[in-house]
Amino acid sequence: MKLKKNCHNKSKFIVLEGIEGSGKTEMSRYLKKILKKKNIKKIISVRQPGSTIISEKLRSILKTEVKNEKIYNKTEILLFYASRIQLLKNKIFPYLKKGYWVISDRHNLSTIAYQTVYKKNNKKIIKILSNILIKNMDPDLTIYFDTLPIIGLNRISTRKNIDRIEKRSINFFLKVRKNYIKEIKKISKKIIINASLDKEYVKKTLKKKIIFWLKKNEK
Ligand code: Z5A
Repeated sequence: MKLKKNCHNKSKFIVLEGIEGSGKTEMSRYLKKILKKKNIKKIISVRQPGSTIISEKLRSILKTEVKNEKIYNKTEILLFYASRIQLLKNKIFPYLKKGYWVISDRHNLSTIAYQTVYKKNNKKIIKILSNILIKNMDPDLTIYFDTLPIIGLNRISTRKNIDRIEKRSINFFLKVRKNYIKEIKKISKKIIINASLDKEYVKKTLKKKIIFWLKKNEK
């Protein structure tokens, strides 16, 4: 995040990324615990899409299958951005200005990884939209939980309600992961964790890498 004039200089924007079942939600809670122990008290966690009243409504539209009407790819992109702007304006910006650390389960990288699977051309639209709408909101740190789709999907297979996006084929998620691997290389402020491995390994690695990152960013 490039600090805007009125943004607090102690705030940080941390984004967690990965396919479903990569453990982002659980590791986001663990990350908050690590940060609190390091005396960082002002932290909020958000998820995308979601975390404001309107963004949660958009989330529900995005996740629900509607009989006899499909959500077009471009509609999907616009809804993800609509939800993102609501969240940025209502929560992320105001909290960053107050000096909070914001942990976000997903952000712009998700749109690049997911919404370009069916149409590579969407990348152009995404680039234009993100330039216009969320310029200067690059995360201070992106943590990518790299997970084999077969493992991630297996972890969530016991859930009662599998949503519209989760219903997609393993082939879809293989392509999403491929996109993540390609795109994460272009990001400099990142941590990559092999999240196909067990929880204890992921937690231990996350802790070690975050503490190293905190020390590096203390100066
Ligand atoms: N989406 C998009 O297409 N474009 C966008 O721009 C954005 C999103 C922002 C959001 O749904 C959907 O929207 C998502 C991408 C799309 N679509 N899908 N499919 P969501 O928020 O409901 O789903 P999610 O973000 O993918 O979260 P998730 O499915 O809940 O997965 P997770 O948060 O990464 O995992 P978790 O809930 O922490 O863990 C899942 C289970 O695995 C749980 O029982 C854990 O205890 C267990 N777990 C976690 N880590 C491990 C390890 N290491 N070993 C064993 N078990 C583990």
